[in-house]
Amino acid sequence: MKIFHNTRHAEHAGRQEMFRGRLVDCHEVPDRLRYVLDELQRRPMGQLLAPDAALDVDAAMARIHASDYLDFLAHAWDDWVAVDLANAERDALPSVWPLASKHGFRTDAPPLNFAARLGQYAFDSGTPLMAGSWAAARGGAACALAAAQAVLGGERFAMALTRPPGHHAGPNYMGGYCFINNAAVAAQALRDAGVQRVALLDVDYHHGNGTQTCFYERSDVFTASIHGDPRTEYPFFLGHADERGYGAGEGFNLNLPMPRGTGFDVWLATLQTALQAVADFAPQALVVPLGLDTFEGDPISGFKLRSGDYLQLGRAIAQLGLPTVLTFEGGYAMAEVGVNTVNVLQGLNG
Ligand code: Q9C
Ligand code: ZN
Repeated sequence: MKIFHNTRHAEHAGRQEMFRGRLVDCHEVPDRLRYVLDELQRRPMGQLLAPDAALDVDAAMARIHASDYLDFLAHAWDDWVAVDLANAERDALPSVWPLASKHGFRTDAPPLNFAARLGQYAFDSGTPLMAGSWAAARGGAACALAAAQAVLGGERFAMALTRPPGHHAGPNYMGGYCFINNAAVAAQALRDAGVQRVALLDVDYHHGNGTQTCFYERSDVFTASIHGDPRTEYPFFLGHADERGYGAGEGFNLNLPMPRGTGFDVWLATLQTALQAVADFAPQALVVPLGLDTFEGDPISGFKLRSGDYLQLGRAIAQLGLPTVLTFEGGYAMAEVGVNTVNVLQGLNG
């Protein structure tokens, strides 16, 4: 297995997020990835690599994300500081949103005000943007691209070990701690290299709304997500079972929401349903947005998986027999996120 880690991840270190009505310390912090790297020192699972600097990561991101959104992200920090030099000491968080056009807000007259522009491109106030966010997110896309190329080169498993995570980021929006959808970048890179059918199986606690949206009208990429029921769980406005794809993509999206409090028995049975649907699609490659926030000790989530269960998750994924890219997504129980992640990789390695 090749594990591509993002050497620039720590440049994104948001200070505070809006959570339950107040600003709290960020859950999505650099230490998450350090704990995984520490555990990989104790239990090596393959080659630990930095992505090749020559990869055309901008082209790969542009296959998934809108050019105006990428331009916004690339310049957002400078624009934020230009509003007020004192902003250099503060993260940018949105505070105003256009909602949807059905409410009468204009989307055809782009604002110049920075807060309004940030609100255009963000769907929550939990995703702080700071000086290093763009470099870190772009470095993550490089890991995703490198992992895709590794499996194209014959590697059975490859991982993009990166943060910030990606699965909540859509074609032209950020949110849920995500800026660039690393899993979607990897899936599209596989398609562009000639892999005809690619499946994505999202096992993060939260619905992979960004990934679903990227591929919702396509039949060449099957998306499945098992997650907390959006009626009570983030991201709330997407992730229901009746979302099955649209147009040519109808039948190529599968959502399997479960109630808060779900334990491993039910979760594993649901995973098996998703795995069967993936197998029925007969893909030539798989991408797994891997969130560890299904863990019983996760501070912001509600499932009840235990550390040993992640070995079984890895084994179950491996049984598909597919070249597989994994991307590191959520997982906020700091003391266990390393063990749980490496348990999945150990399960994959068999
Ligand atoms: N202000 C991932 O696991 N938290 N993202 C809700 C809203 C958002 C989780 C607070 C949770 C996002 C990748
Ligand atoms: Zn999550």
